[in-house]
Amino acid sequence: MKMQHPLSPSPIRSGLSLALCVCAFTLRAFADGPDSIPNTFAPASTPAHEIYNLSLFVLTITGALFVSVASLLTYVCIRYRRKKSHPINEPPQVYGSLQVELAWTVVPILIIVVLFLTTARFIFAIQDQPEPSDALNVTVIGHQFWWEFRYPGYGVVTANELHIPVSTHQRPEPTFLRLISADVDHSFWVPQLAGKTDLIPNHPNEMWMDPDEPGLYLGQCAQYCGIEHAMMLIRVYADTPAEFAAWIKNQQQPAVNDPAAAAGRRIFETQACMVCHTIKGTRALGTVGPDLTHFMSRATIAAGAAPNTPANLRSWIQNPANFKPGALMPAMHLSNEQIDELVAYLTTLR
Ligand code: HEC
Ligand SMILES: [Cu+2]
Repeated sequence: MKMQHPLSPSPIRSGLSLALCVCAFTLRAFADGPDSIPNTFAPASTPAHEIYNLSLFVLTITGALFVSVASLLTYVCIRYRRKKSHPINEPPQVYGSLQVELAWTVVPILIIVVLFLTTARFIFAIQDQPEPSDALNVTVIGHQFWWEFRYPGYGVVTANELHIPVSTHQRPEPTFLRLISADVDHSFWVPQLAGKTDLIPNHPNEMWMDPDEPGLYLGQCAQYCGIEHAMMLIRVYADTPAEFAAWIKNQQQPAVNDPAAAAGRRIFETQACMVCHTIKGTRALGTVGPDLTHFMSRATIAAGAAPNTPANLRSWIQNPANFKPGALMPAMHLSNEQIDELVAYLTTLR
């Protein structure tokens, strides 16, 4: 009886499909512009450049290994496949070979040691970077499911959208982040700017970045932190010095107090909103949710869950679960009129 060996074609097939996946992924990663998707292959800051160089080195070594193993495997599968002319052709049986066994033990160990030492060197080089005295300091606090950014040197508190200055050769201005968590573990990851760093309760971590080009860099919480982990996005704006100064100046102001929106402000200050949110210059001093003093200076609502438009804001206040089920803000069951007044008020907070 002729039997097809069940395993024979699969190494080739799975090798091929892996290679195709890698190609497709790489093409995709390069096809989109730098701003469109978080992309490790388009570094724009010193730590990210280092990680990129390291990853090329690792990819080269592992790629060479993959190609040699896969081609040897392909060769052997084809060359020594069962042939019709010799239905029974047992190959010579080899029991043990000191040279071969030494080679396939020692060579992989050497490769691993090289990969390990190179990686360790890069990690320490990034971590040991001394902080210049004029660096910008920002405290990042991870919350389920949003980011709080505090600028202790400026008295500024904001959420989800981090503004930092670009850092050029002529004018180096790195930003040093101190990372903590208000609840569970999170991880701050903006691939074009730096590697992942975890935010752990009661254990501050540090990282730094120095974007060399102005623009928007996207990131994402990279440590599963609960039901809305996937909607915990990060936007980092690298501003020119003038833009950054203007942004800071605006953030330092108390909230706009537009008399035309007084009704909405009254609702905000008398409903539970004020228990959870701060609006500087009002009675609202809560710290459970994002600071809303300059809510309209942000492009998105709820850590990138939706664009910041009046319609989305309305839907959010009516019921946060409309587009972020699991968010830790309750639906307040307000009347349509109350929600309209609140939207009218919040949209004045530039
Ligand atoms: C129990 C605390 C709590 C109450 C009460 C509360 N919020 Fe929130 N709010 C939050 C939290 C937490 C978030 C962040 C949710 C997220 O992104 O996952 C949030 C987010 C928001 C945002 C989006 C902020 C941003 O920059 O993305 C707005 C706007 C907002 N709340 C308005 C209100 C209004 C208006 C009220 C009163 C009707 C209110 N909130 C009541 C906790 C609360
Ligand atoms: Cu998270």
